Amino acid sequence: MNEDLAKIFYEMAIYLEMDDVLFKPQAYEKAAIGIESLNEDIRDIYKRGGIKELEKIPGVGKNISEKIEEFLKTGRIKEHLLLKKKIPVDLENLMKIEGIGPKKIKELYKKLKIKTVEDLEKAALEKKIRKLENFGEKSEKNILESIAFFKRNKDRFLLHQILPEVKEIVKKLISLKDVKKISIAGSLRRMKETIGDADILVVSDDPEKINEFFISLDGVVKVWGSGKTKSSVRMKRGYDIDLRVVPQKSFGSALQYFTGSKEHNILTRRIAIEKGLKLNEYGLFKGKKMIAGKDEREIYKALGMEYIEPELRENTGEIEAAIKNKLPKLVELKDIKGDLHCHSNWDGGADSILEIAKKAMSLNYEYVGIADHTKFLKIEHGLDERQLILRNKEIDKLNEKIKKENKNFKILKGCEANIMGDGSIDIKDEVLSQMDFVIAGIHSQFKMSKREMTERIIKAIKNPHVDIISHPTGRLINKRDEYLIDIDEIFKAAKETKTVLEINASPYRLDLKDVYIKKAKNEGIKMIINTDAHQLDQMDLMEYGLSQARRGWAEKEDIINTLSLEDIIKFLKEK
Ligand code: DGT
Ligand code: CA
Ligand code: CA
Repeated sequence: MNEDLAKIFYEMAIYLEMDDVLFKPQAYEKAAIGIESLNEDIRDIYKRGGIKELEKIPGVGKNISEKIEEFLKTGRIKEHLLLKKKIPVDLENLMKIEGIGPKKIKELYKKLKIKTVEDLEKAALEKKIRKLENFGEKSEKNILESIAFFKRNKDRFLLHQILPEVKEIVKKLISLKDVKKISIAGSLRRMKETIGDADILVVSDDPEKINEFFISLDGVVKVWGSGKTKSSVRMKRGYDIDLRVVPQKSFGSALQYFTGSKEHNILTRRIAIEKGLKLNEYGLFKGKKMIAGKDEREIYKALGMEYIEPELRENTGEIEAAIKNKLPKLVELKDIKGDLHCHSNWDGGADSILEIAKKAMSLNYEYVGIADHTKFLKIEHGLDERQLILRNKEIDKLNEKIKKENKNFKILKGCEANIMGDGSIDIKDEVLSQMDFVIAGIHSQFKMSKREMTERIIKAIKNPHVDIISHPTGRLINKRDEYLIDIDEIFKAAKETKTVLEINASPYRLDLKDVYIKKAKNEGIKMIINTDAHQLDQMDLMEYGLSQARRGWAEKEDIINTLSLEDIIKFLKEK
């Protein structure tokens, strides 16, 4: 429900922007983000306290809460339908093409009747786009590149679009008394950044009952097949779930098999063969005798290796390491002591610094870093030098209060400054030096030559005030490739200057990504997992950054926000 409503508001924001309406588009977008990040069904919120209660949602004011009420009562929003009728295009997918925004969609529709990505591709191939007012030969070429990227990825979903819903389904299944055991499997258990379909494994004495319950769940829109041991369905959100019911004695081997990856399985099976054994989803066998199967750990043990965490199962050396007892001890959520990348309401984020601090305390953190945007980013209300100083004063006051209450917690003063085209930072050194930490990130001019972009980032890395580089490669999963950069040179500069590279936990970014994390770790570069939260609920996204770090073999020592308050302050002072 929340998801449907958020989608409508996103669409309304886009339609309103097409028509050059001021402020309203941002308002709808903020509301959409607020609703999307709720941990509670919006129907329950409404039931609890009506419009007044809805207005407490971040980004939702009086006008929008009335729209929500309209939607909850009638299943639609009239204004949305009217807007949609005017320009009936496939907004969701067109917006996924880089370089295509609301204004351009409108122009493409009005001039060339383009409604879908396919129409767009056809027009670009026919060289019709370059003739339009706001496009040129270069943007036509970019559009074709982007479409190729879009097509490669369009059948895969982002992890966070699926994981919470599947966890809910698992909860519902657990509540059945016929379910003896249950686990998520497949790429979802490996916490891969994109998911083809979800896989669930169940042990039960009554498979038919389980399958029946499963295919009639809320949100199932199509049943691909349902039998005694397996059901496959399409969910409303567009992805599929495979459910398999297996016997108790095979649960471990089935879990090992269906967790994958396929490449990992091929190798584990080969190792079994080398030992004169046979491994399949039913168990590990010596001749006819089953020697392991009930428990996944038993399987790895019987194969002569350490237990391998699901995030590592990609056949990138984990099996060789497990045989030699050399697997990393992966960083865990409980190791995380703080989050250094939170935007407050000073830069247009949703929440006050105090609320952010309280949320951080509720997560058992020892510190939280406020990293508001700086002045170059006008649309994000970036802070200038004067505002940063004022904001720092507020933080000092809050810290004094916290100290009086004898809490081992501190708010750290930071900013997420902009790396300009020439690699300089948009805030004066004098003010940067008053910060506990400085994050620098690229938020403009994404398309540069490899040489230029690499030098730009290295210049920022070498800036003595810069402690952390945010989302270092700039990729947006399924949407935008990383910048053209020489990653080796960037890593070299980071290592020399002890600059920390961020693992941005936003499920849209996960940047650095797993293979780079592994590479950075091997080169002795320190990293930090940050949520980049613009509202409180997003501080819970740490889990996504954490699993990406684990997929990159990261250990506690590699990640600086596992340091205690005292140690991280020391660390940040040293650069
Ligand atoms: P996905 O769904 O594309 O995100 O990726 P997975 O890994 O979830 O793949 P999926 O759903 O096709 O299959 C689940 C697991 O089942 C997979 O990770 C490993 C196992 N599996 C599937 N097909 C094969 C196969 O042909 N050979 C082997 N060895 N294992 C397979
Ligand atoms: Ca799967
Ligand atoms: Ca599957």
